[in-house]
Amino acid sequence: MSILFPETPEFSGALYRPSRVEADVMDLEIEGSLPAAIRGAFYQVSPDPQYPPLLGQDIFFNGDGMISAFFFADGKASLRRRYVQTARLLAQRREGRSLNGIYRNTYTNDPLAAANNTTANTAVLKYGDVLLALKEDALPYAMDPQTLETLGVYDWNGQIKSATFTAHPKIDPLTGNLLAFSYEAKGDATPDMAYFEISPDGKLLHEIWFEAPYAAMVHDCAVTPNYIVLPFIPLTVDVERMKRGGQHFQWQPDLPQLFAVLPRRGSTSDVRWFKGPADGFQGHTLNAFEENGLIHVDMPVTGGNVFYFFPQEDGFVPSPETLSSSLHRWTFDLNATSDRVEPRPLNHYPCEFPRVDDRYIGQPYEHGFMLAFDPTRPYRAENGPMPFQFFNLLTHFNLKTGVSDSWFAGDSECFQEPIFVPRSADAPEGDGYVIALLNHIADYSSELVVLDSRDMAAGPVARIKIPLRMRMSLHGSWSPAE
Ligand code: V55
Ligand code: FE
Repeated sequence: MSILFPETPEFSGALYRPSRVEADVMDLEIEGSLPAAIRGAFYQVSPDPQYPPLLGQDIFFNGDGMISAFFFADGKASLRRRYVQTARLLAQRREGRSLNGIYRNTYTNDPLAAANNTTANTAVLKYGDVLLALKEDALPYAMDPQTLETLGVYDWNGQIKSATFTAHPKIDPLTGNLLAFSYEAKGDATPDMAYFEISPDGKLLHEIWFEAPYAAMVHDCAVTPNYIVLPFIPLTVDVERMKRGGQHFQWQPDLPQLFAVLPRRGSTSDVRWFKGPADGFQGHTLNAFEENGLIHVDMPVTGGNVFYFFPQEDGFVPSPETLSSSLHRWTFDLNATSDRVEPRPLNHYPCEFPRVDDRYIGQPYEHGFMLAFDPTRPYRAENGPMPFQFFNLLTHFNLKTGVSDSWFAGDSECFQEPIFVPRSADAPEGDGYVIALLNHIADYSSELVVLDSRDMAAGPVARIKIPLRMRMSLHGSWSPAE
């Protein structure tokens, strides 16, 4: 029996060929000097399918969650990688093959597949004394933050009574509370939504349940001291389509970019709805803040459907060169009588995976860190077509001055999502280090690069060599040592 992954863009090349390597590497090689002040763990997660797809092909978002932890101390770094031992992964390993069909469509699963369909593959965050591996289709899995041993599904001792939980919760820097939400909260295609506020010691402090006009992907959120804003991407869900073997999500070019705005301590009747332009894709949030009764939310916005694997009904997807995400500001006025919102551009180049200094979540702020793409920079033709989510710049964007400070790593190099690490606990906003995985496409190698946030163009102060290839990933987080 041959076990081979397909030679499709989703499973091949330096970024997307599955890795599947669990590892422990002590004292990684370092070129340059890793500042001893960087103490803690950088966690990140990559979809990394254990087996070739059941149906012969699959999308990137459907791979099993593989956690990488880079532990930093005393100018050294070590790496640990473990799969999240989801029920889904364990069932597959028992049978020695993939048991799961189309992304988030259990109707297409093998009867031997686990009941819990989640891959826990989208984001990873230490909260309280556990590491949470998150995907928006289910409750998170908890892991041991040191050993990466999987502890099991985490529902905060039965307090979270939702079928799902976002991969993008926020930690409120003022209270330390975890702010989270669920969509399709009562199961596939339900319009039910929930907001949860959880304390650091694991107590559910407040929850708000409400219904949306329709079930759609709500991938990220933005928070302020008093509000949470939920962006509904025009990708809707239809169980009948799923039963026919179709995709969980379908792009709806006629639907607006919809937003729910909730007072964090409010109730169901306080939810306000706002509508932005149609045929637009609100990506990840950078940050949000309140100003004179207004709520500003900053995020990359793209005209058209970024997710080519969730086409509209007639099968249309825009070609990648026609898509350009750039940073925009949405401003919500809760006193306005109109429910219309129009985003205002903040920059004018393609960017995504924006990150803020976590200490300024929800506060007026000045610094954003993100991946960007400069099409005028060289790209080596021998590398073949540019892969999905190719970003050739690591950028610091100053929102006050409008100045961008970027590092271009070369003609065959692609960054993965950065994190920001403050120089010290009381360093000024945005003063510290930017850490990101860097894939060298030409030779399939990977590094973790550490840049000084005050001089990105100078390139890394340290390049941490990784003796295995880091597959393309989604999200990570920084957990400072105590
Ligand atoms: C995203 C990723 C997902 C998912 C839904 O980046 C949205 C967006 C890795 O899985 O399930
Ligand atoms: Fe995301």
